Amino acid sequence: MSGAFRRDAATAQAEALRADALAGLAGTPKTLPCKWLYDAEGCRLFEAITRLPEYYPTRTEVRILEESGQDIADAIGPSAAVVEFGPGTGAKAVQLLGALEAPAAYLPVDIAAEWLEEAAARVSAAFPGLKVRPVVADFTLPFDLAGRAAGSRTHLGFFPGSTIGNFEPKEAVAFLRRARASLRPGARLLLGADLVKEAAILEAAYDDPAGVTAAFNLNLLARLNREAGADFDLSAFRHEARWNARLERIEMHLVSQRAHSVMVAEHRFRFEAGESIHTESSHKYRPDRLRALAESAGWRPLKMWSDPEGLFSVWLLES
Ligand code: AVI
Repeated sequence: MSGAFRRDAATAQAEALRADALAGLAGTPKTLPCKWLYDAEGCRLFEAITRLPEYYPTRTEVRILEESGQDIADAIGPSAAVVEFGPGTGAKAVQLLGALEAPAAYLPVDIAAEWLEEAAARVSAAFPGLKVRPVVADFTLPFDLAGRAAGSRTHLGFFPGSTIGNFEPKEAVAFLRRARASLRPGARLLLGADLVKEAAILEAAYDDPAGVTAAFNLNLLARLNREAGADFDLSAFRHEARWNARLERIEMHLVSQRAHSVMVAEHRFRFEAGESIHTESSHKYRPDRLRALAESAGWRPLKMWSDPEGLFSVWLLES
């Protein structure tokens, strides 16, 4: 990617961040979109979260993929081109590709070129003969694979990690519909979804005693200070994870510890003591609800795998 292209992309990103911050902080309640949690420091902190003892989703999904790998591979069949939405480091792709029979290609899709390069390099190193074709695209919008997986019989979409839970349910349906449209007719989708469970387990997973999740959440304010002309005093906010039982989701909030005001790009925002900024929702699904969600987006659930404690689920859907 050229230096000029990177600079333009960075400018457009800074403008979008500022616009989202101004809109979200002007609302009641105050909100910020969770996608802005993932700058370089946010990605590093998220990686650290995935290794915390309290954060069960990553290791549980990895265990399901490990223990049911053969069964999953049998259900998928040979020669699939794997299209991964948001590949992260590519570690889960390496695990999946290792289980599949003769995968035809690996196509990671992400707007973040740095992630794509890292994932593509990791997969290429693990499978030197495999066709690896990164696709720079925002997978929350429609995109075109433009024959990049030519020669493969089927497309297998891969969306692990319960990232589906970070969408509002309506957005999740819209994403699943778009994914279906982007993949070849008859495609399948392997989808990771976190399950509803006891509030205490969920709250510990999103408010760990080591404070890594708190640092991840507060880093959003540091990012706004760096990139959007804000002057947040990070010590005036406290991280909070709340289980919303009605909406079956964990919410991350940043709660103001005192009445004060903050400037963002020359706009003043007033905070009452105890007022929060809602920064992320992580929806948890009961199997029936996930099934209905997939069906309303035109996918037919073929099979679900889970762990013995019923913490997490991995679904194979067919279009
Ligand atoms: C990326 N996503 C699936 C994570 C989740 O569990 O919702 C993000 C996260 N937020 C706090 N901890 C992890």
